[in-house]
Amino acid sequence: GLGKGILYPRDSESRVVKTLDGMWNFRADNSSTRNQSFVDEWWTKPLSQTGDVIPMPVPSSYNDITTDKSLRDFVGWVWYDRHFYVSKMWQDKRVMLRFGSVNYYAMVWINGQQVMSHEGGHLPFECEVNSVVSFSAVNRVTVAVNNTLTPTTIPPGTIHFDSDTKRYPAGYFVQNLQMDFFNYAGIQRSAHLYATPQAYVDDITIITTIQGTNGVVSYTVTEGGTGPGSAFMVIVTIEDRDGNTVSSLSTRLQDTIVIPDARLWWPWTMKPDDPGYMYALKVNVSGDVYRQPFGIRTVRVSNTQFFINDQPFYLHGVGRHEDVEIRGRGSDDATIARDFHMKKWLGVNGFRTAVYPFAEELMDQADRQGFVVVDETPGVGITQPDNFSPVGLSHHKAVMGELYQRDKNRPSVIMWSIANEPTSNTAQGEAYFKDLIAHTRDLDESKRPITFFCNKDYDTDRVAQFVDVILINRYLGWYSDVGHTEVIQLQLSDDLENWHAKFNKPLVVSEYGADTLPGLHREPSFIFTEEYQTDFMKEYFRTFDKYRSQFLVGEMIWCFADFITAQQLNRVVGNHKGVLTRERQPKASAHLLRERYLSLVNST
Ligand code: GCB
Repeated sequence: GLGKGILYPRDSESRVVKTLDGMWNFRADNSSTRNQSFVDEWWTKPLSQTGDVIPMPVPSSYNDITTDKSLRDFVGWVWYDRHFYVSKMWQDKRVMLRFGSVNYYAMVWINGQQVMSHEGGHLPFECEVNSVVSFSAVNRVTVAVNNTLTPTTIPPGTIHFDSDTKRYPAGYFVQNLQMDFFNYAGIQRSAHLYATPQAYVDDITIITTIQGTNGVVSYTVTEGGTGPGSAFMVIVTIEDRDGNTVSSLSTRLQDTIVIPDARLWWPWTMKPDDPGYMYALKVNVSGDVYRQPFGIRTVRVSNTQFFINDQPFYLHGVGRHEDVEIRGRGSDDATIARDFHMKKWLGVNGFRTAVYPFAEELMDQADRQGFVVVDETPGVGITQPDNFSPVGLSHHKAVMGELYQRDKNRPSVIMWSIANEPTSNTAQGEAYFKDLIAHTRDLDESKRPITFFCNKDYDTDRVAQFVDVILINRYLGWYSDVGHTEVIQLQLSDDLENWHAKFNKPLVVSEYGADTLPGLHREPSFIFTEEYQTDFMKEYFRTFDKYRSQFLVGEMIWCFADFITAQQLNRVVGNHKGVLTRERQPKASAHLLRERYLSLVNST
């Protein structure tokens, strides 16, 4: 493990979790960007005493809540605060404050004292707060959030100032981002306070293998708070989905436990009557009990195939965003639930977390409902020479480490994706990603395959040589030869054969898609109509079927649902490559995709 764990806050007989979700006070600081210092020390008193505040929901992006354009498009510091109590019953406990994700950069104070900061969105961070909270009076938590992206943030961005005052108002600037989605910001996932005993379970790493009918569970537990040299007690057992103990017990921090006649974790398409079976490793360190969910499954690849539990697996999936009306990228259980119903309805057996890690609550559902996940870092748009600096690389490695630490025990995660469409055809790109991929291999003892989403050609790319499965994003008949569906089969076949001939690795067509406005019709088909999207897809399908029995191990349409982007001339209120609308209702393409994907379920 990495030492410091970031276990999801779960209650147990020894732990209590309290939510800090709800309405916080909020105000934007119009006088600063990330690179400037604060004008006022707003953490020293309640935010409402610094000026006008508005109620702001947590979790949510702040951008689409109000009618204020300057807040929607805001770049710089915004502030949140709220009051909370810590019960006297928690006085002898270890009290933790945890955020599921804050985009992009966060500083946190309690009662005016800084307790932590964190760089990078989409991943959790936490700290102990015992020394700064009061157990007998009200407390205040203040969070300053900055969404400014620089050449070395992940994802990167730049800010361009226009200083010609005849043409632009004072202070005018634009943020340039190499990404095709809106740069939503704020406290976008849940905030929790939780209490554990002083001696506690810090981290758990679980690796599973299968021997005959046995599930073999190797684990490592890190304990904390016991102090060097002091005695602590450990009891580890395994519980099944119904909470029954199904193994012998171990009293060691690191051990291997066998589950006889184990129930394996399967994608729902491989075992429709019993998908996503999850056990829990029950860890007790001196009375602190934590149940870590896990599944028993293996993944491996050959030169032409992808195997789950040693059976060939074909990914018929979707790329998708976390994106919904009003709350933007804010995590929301209703949307999570709806999206899994729609994926099941579509016959989708897996998805990619494009282009950043998704909420833990969403990932839990992938585990439990048996969907596979290609789990991606926020490394999108690493395309400019100054994105390839040592600072950027070391931050990217740190982010990959945090992603691994958060998701390492998830059976749904069958591959790590380190980046989307980077400059992978230069010496600079080769050196950067060689290093990042080696780092990722060192992290993951379970040796999940590693990949990235490549938009370069087989003869110029210099990074695919380091990955286990080659994922290519292709927009034949859209960004090239637009309107010409008749080129798709020819060009895609040639492309796939060239990649496989050169690298002898399994391939996935990991993005293809056409913007489509629902309700727009034209026969014969014309771009942006529902007819074009379906005609286009049929050409891809024919090509996929040709290579499916050879070395093609998956297809992922871009995109699951429409999503919002920055304002651009080629985007009519966002990207419309969804087979579903942003409201998660089907276009004609959804019915076509469903017909295909359900037939693939029944043929395997
Ligand atoms: C891509 C990107 C994705 C975009 C998509 C598009 O290649 O990976 O982020 O949204 O194309 O629709 O242009």
